[in-house]
Amino acid sequence: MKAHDGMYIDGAWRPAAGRDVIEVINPVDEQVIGRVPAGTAADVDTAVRAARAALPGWAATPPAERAARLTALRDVLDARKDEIAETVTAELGSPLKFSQGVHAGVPIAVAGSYAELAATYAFEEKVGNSTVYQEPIGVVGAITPWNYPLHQIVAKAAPALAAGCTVVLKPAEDTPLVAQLFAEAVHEAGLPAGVFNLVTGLGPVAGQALAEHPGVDLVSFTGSTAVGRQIGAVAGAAVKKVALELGGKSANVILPSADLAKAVNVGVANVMSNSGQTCSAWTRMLVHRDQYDEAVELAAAAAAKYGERIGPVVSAKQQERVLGYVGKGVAEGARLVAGDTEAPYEKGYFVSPTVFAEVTPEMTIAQEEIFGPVLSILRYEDEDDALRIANGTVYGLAGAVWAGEEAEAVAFARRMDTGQVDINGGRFNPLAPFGGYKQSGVGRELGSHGLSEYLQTKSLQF
Ligand code: TXE
Repeated sequence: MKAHDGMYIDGAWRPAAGRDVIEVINPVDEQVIGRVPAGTAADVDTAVRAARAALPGWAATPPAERAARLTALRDVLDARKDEIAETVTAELGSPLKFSQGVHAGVPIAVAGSYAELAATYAFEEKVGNSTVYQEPIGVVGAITPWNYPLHQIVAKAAPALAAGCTVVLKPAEDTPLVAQLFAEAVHEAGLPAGVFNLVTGLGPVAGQALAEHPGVDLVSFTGSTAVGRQIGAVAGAAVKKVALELGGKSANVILPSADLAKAVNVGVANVMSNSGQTCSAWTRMLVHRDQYDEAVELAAAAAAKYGERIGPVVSAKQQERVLGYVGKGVAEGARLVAGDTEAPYEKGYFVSPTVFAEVTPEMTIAQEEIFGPVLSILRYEDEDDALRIANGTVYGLAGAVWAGEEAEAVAFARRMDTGQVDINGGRFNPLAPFGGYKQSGVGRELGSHGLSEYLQTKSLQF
């Protein structure tokens, strides 16, 4: 795989300050497929200075011109979508078809949506005798995870650039190659030097230096709740804005009036998709006691059909973590109806599609984010019980409700403490705000809500 041995800073690939490198590993065969520089605080500082220097010019660029650059960026990503898919497949291990449709397709759609929003958003508004301006917040430090590597980058960089902010990105160490490809696309799209900068590196080194840098006005982070908490504390001490998109333990609530087979099959597919490495995955399936046994049977059969098609998880560390949770589920008395506590193959970071029945709400596997292809099926007595279970974790990122009538599902969804709910399956909407209640995060991504995170408000009175 093609890999740059420098950082993309101030419009060019420049040598890193230090000599350390990160090896990128293909999770299917465990082979090293590339090496990228491991950035240090010195690289972060150079990148933040470049972003600061570029800020006044980009902030003053008319929104229509920013929109034109974002359209060009969308078009470059679209022209290079096969390369994006191959790169993500190589470093994340996801099946190529999924990489084409989701890992390449979704960020192209999101980039397109921000090209449009940059042109149409009300950056200036009359309110009574005032004019209210939405101005860019400044230099954005973006720290992203590996699970949807390009989407996570575009979901931060596109609204930031649309808003008139400049960006320094520190992508996940497991998937830096598609981040380098994105920097190439930014360059090809003709964005001015310094508007977007890339520093590859490790979280506790480059990531932390970026989060702590006084020249960064807003830190936008997606990743684990533990690191999110640290970043929130650093930002709080500096009175700096943060956007945090953290973990989830979303409930898939199947009400008795629903089409049970459809709800179970779509529910299993949702959890197995991307090998379960989705923060919004419906990892807890809630089924009425009268339909419980049938649902378990359907789910076990559905999971067994997936096999290797779901691909591995990203790393040895994640494989160990996920299998550790499967072991814990068994130890705490849940019943394994699909999957195994052991890895299915000697090579590659695979985890079998796993389904647990007889899961009770207080079990570890019903409370903690596993981030692997592991579904827990819980039994509820009545609707109030279902709601208590659904709302009974520290998280509140997403969820699903199934019912015979949409109105019934909507009424239930309105009582859930969660940021996004799919009704009878739902369909991805790149304009719909995405983000968490409770410990799932602070702020929203996507659409105009995502754009407003990167703006600050000024009003002039007349
Ligand atoms: O996350 P980290 P990891 C959850 C999921 C997963 C677990 C661990 O449950 O099993 O987190 O994954 C950077 N200062 N999610 O270890 O460490 C890091 O380099 C600044 C949910 O991969 O949080 C990477 O770029 N930055 C999630 C990013 O943070 C630091 C997606 C995420 O890595 C840092 C991923 C530090 N001290 C994991 N330490 C979601 N919400 O979608 C690390 N980083």
